[in-house]
Amino acid sequence: MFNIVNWLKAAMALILISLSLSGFAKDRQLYIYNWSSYIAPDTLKNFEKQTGINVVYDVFDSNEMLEGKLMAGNTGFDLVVPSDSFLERQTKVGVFMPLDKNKLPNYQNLDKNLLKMLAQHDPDNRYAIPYMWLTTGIGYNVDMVKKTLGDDAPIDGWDLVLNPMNLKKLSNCGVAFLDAPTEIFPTVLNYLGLNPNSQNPDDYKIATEHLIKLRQSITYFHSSKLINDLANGDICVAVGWSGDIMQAIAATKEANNDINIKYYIPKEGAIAYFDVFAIPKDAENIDEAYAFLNYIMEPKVIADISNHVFYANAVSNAYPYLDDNIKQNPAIYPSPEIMEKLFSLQVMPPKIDKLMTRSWTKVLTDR
Ligand code: N2P
Repeated sequence: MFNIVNWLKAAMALILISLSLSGFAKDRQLYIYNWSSYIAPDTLKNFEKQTGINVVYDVFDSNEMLEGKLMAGNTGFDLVVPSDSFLERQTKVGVFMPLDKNKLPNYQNLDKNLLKMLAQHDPDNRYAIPYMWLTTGIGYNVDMVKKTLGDDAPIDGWDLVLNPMNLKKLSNCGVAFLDAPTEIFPTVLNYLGLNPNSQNPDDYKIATEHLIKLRQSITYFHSSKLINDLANGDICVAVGWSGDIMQAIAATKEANNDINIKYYIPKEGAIAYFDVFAIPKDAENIDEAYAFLNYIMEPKVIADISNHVFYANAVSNAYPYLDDNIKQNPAIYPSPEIMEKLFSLQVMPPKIDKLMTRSWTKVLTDR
C-alpha cells in the first residue's frame, strides 16, 4: 500500500546521500599559521589525502607579527608556531588552550630530554608541541668573503659581522641581518661580553650604540629574503637562522651554480631555541588541530620535513629516516662543545621589551 510517510523518508535519505556525495556536507578545515620555508612540499598534501581535512596555510617571518595577531584575538587560526620564549609570555596572558595529551597518541615519540628543556618555557609541557629547534648564526659566501677580507677573515666568530670595520668592508658585497630585535640584541650583548638576557637598561644602550655603528653597513634587515639572496650571490653575509642558510646552500646545489655558501655557529656562542605548535584558545577546528599535531609527530613525516628544511626536530624515533647529510651535519646537530656555548632566551620584563622595541626602531630608522 502507498505510504506517504515511508515515501518521504526514502526521498529525504536520497537527497541527503546525494548532497553529501556532491560535497555539500561541511568539509573539515584546518587553519595553520607557520613560519615561511618551514615545511616539506608534500606535507600538507599528504595530510589532506590521509585525513580528508582541508588545510588553509598561511606564513609569517617574525614572532612580533604572530604575537600582534594573538594579542588582538580571533586570529582565525587553529595552530600557530611561536618560538619558545614568546610562547612563554603568551601563555601568561592566556592566549592558548592547554593540550589534551590523551588526544595525542604520538606524543610518546617526542624526545624526553628536549621536552624537559622546553619545559623551562612551558612548565609540564602544557601548551606546546616542539616542532624544530635551531641556532641563529652566520651564513657567508666563502669566495666573496675571502676576496673582501682576505685569507684571515674571522670565519669562526661574531667578529666577521659584528666588528664594524669588517662589516664596512663586507657591505660592498651585501649584508643581511634578521629583522628580529629579540635575537639581534642578545646576540650583540653576548658579543660585547654582556649577559645576552640582561635586564639592565644600560646594557641595551650599549648594544644600540654598537648597532648604530654597524647599521650603515647593513644592506637590509629582513628575515626571509636572505635565503634567495645568499643563494644567488646578491649578498655575501647574513645573520640568520641555521636551516634557512642551509636551504640557501641546497638551492645553490640545485641550481648548480658556483656559489659556495657556509653556515657556522660562532665560537663566542649563539642563541638556540625551539619553535613550537600551540592551539589558540579561540580555535574552532580543534579535532583537526590534534589530527595535524599527531601527524607531524609521525617519525617519517617529521623526518621528511627536517630533510627538506634543514632544521632538527624533536621526534626521537625520526632519526633513522633522516638523510645522512642532516644527521651528520654539525650545523644541525652541533657537537657537545658547541652545544655548551649555546644559550636560550628568557622572557624579559615589559620595561625591557619596550626598550628593545624602541631601540630597534631607532636602529632601523635614519639609516
Ligand atoms: C624558517 C624560519 C625558521 C624559524 N624559515 C625562525 N624562528
